[in-house]
Amino acid sequence: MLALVATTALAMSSGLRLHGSQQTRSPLVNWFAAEAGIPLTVVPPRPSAHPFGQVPFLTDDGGVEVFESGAILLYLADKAAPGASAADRARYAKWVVWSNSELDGLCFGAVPGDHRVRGTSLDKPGVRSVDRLEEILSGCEWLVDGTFSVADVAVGSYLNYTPLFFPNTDLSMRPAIVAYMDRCAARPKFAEAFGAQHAALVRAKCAAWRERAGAPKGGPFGLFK
Ligand SMILES: N[C@@H](CCC(=O)N[C@@H](CS)C(=O)NCC(=O)O)C(=O)O
Repeated sequence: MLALVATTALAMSSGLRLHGSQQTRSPLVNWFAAEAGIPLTVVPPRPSAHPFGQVPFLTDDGGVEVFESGAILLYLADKAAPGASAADRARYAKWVVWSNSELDGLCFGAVPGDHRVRGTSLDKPGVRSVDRLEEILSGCEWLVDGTFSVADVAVGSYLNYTPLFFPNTDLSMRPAIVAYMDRCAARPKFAEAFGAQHAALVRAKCAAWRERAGAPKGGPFGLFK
């Protein structure tokens, strides 16, 4: 059960309302809201004013309406850090936008206009962006200044959907990505938002991939350099 379902009278009567459901990508919004301590109310996917009838879709006081999961994350990040400068925001916004524009396709193989998943590229050798992500994650625990941020919510959420959609994916040749996926799934707020089963499945897959690769179990990210 989502921890972020309305808990306060304020949240029930006004404030942030997220049109979403557990079987979609909307829990990634719940994950960030939980990490940032932002209360929001989850409401049914429809009816909503989403121009394309999709989820997630966020509304806020003052007539604010936000579609696109990445735009919603950035809106919430603004709320969590109202003093952030353009330079500060750029450090995480690029990862959030990259997740929607590139990583989504790399993880699921959907094509514009057709969101059916077709297959993942994460376990295909020689995919430049995935090779590069592996390199980047072999040198840092979290993407922005080594500190967990909305960038990790965006990137980690997409990566961690992959074993659910494609159970036969073998990431044993991507030890840094695997270690990162495991770190994300190990966060209590991840399990709250996506469900304990989702988190446990990701962690079990990560353990199996590590085992297949012969890497030390549960080692820090530096071991994979
Ligand atoms: N790029 C959009 C994709 C939204 C999307 O594809 N949502 C799916 C659920 S994960 C949906 O609403 N599917 C039903 C539909 O398209 O009618 C985002 O990141 O918000």
